[in-house]
Amino acid sequence: MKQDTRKSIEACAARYGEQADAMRNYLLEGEKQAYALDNRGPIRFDANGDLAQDILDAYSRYGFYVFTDVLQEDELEDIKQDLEAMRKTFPAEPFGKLTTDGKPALGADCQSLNLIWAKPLGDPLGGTDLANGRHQIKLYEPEADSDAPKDVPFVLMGSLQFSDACLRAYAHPELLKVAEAVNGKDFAPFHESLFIKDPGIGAAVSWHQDGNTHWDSNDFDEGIHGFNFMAQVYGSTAVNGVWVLPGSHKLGKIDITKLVEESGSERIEGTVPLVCNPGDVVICNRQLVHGSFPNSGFEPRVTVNFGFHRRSSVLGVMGAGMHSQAEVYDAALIAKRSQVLGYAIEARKQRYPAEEAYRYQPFVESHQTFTWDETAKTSLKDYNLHDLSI
Ligand SMILES: O=C(O)CCC(=O)C(=O)O
Repeated sequence: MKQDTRKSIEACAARYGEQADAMRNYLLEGEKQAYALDNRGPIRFDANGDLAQDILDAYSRYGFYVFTDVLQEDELEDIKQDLEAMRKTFPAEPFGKLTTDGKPALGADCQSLNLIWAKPLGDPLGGTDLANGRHQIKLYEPEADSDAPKDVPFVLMGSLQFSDACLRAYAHPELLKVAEAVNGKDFAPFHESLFIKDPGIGAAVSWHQDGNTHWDSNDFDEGIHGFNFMAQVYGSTAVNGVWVLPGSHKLGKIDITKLVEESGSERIEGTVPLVCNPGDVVICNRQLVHGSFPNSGFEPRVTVNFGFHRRSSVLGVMGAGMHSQAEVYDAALIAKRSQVLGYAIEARKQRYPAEEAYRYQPFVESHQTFTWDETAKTSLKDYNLHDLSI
């Protein structure tokens, strides 16, 4: 069932001043085009247990596919409860160490950067050198209401150490079968985060492509920088969701400034939003041109984001130093970083004992086994210092 987003589209358009009509038309038209694409439906396997070929073909054609109804009600409820609990422990101010009631804040004792803040309805990355300057243009920043908070939560990195429910979603057996079909049985982890876009205040992520390391590689192809799963807790709309330029993952590094010039505005022609219901999970190629506008509508969006790479894309590669310090990813480091998946699979087994658990080929080959308990949970602290950032 499609979400009714008309009120949010109107509210969003109203914040764009003389561009209001253009924004409204863009949102409405993009939503229509998104639903017209043939890249949406449940995860399906063929008689051999392989991911259906038409899904792989559509993913290759467009660079994304919307898997519907992947996370069920109980799993979404667990994630929402964790989100609520985490938010109570957010620091009282950006990068602070204490909560508003003076307790140690989430991640206060971590070495790695976790919670990133932004100004309400801002675009903190666009037109800056952050993330190797990949967000080439600054998006329009609508004025937030006068009672909006000064800073709003934006992205939480290393999220699996803070939420058991997100950790369990990371080990969803059907999603991991998809990862295997796209990146091979020895697929490697990338990075996990939450994108938080609260209604009326959530910040933008300007247009960009994610890859960094392999654009000029002799082996360059559409899958070399991996993909992200984007699991939607509350759904995702034209107003609050990520927009993508279908097919752009095949084109190499794109001059986004030029695209914007050619489109006559930041509303890049041919782009569509990732429209999802709660529980849907998008597989999104990291090379796609994508971005999200400030959330000036009424629906919240929280994306549980987790990505995977081909092993050949990371093994022996010098990292980009964007999600973690720059280092060479040797087999031992990849094995260490993959342990999170071992714990996630065990954590999921405890919550869903009747479900057939995913068997990760590298663990089978190395006879590695894992136990999910308090010691394991403690060991996840700062696991993201070694995200495989390419
Ligand atoms: O969720 C968003 O708004 C942006 C996501 C994104 O840019 C990414 O996952 O690379």
